[in-house]
Amino acid sequence: MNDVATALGRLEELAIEVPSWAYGNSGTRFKVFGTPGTPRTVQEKIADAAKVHELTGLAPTVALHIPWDKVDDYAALKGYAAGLGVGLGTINSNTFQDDEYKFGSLTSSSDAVRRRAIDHHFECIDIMHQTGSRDLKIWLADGTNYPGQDDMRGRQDRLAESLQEIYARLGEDQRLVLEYKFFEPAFYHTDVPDWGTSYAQTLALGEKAFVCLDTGHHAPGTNIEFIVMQLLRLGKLGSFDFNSRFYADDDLIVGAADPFQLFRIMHEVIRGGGFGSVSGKESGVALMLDQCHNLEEKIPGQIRSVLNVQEMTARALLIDTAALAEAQRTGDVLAANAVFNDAFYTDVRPMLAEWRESRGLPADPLAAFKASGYQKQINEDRVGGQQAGWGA
Ligand code: PSV
Ligand code: MN
Ligand code: MN
Repeated sequence: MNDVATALGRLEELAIEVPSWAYGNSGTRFKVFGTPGTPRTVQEKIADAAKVHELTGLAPTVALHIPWDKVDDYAALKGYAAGLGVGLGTINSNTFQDDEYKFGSLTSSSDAVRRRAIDHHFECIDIMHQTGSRDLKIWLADGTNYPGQDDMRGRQDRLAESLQEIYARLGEDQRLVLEYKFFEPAFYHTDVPDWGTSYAQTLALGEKAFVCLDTGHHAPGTNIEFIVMQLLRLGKLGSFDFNSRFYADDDLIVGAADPFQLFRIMHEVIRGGGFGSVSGKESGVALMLDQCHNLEEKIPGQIRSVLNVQEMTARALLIDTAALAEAQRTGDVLAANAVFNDAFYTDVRPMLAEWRESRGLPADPLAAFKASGYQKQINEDRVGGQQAGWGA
């Protein structure tokens, strides 16, 4: 295996962006169970996110969703976040809540609806200038439910035109990331269903446009790490939305359902030069979470999530790449597979606890959170929390 000190040294480069909406109440279409202490404002969501960073050192930025996290003064919000030790990250647009978007947004055949959707993205870009955010993330609920319901080709052409307008508005250092999802809320066809469509659309836009890979947005059995490899190879992997799925877009804690898959993904990220700083240059692949905590407490849920990413990254960094390359070169199938497994089955938790302590962080962030009294305090202070995302 790789030298542990070298591997853990690279962990310094790990930064995970947490979503503001993970701190709000969420649920299924059957029931949203409220939890005490739920944030009532975006400031409270940021305060909770800052707690995760304070205890783990892993989550320096918070992604916002507009209009869920709409405020009057974004510069002030940025200052507020900085005061708590975190920054504002990706701005997520939202064209899936308004009645006007019933038949689509950027793909709509109505000029007025398309205009509204494009203008919303302009507003998001204006916000990015104030928050200092690099990435505009676009996920579209656009699609149809029945064969023949609409002209798929026309929708794809209109999508390209709409994206072009949005892209042209980006600042010098800003990027657009286009997220794909194979189904839901549309059930017959989705306008950006797969990485190929996202790749084709972002390739046509230019070098500031990338693909966002949400790990929960694939058909069962999809080899996600292959997609990671391919997008990195093509220079078009912009970001991840990490979460776990058992069945559909479950949005469960990353690494909970299949830690081995997360390990394999992180291996390809590292292998493809997408991890941390490569030759002193930021690689550009943003590692974000896109999760909801329907049953478990939200802050510990987020702490667990970032620790899972750290753990699988550490294991992936332990892969003896020289031994792997040699086994691959000589066609030694079992030896190559054993190199992978040796790293995956290494329990890195004691090493990570030491790593944290050496940086003045709690060895056990979950225990430290429990002991901090923070949850008790917010349970008392915050009355009337809101469902994730629904209003500020
Ligand atoms: C859609 O399922 C998605 O993954 C997109 O990233 C949204 O912005 C996010 O969930 C939150 O609803
Ligand atoms: Mn997502
Ligand atoms: Mn999703």
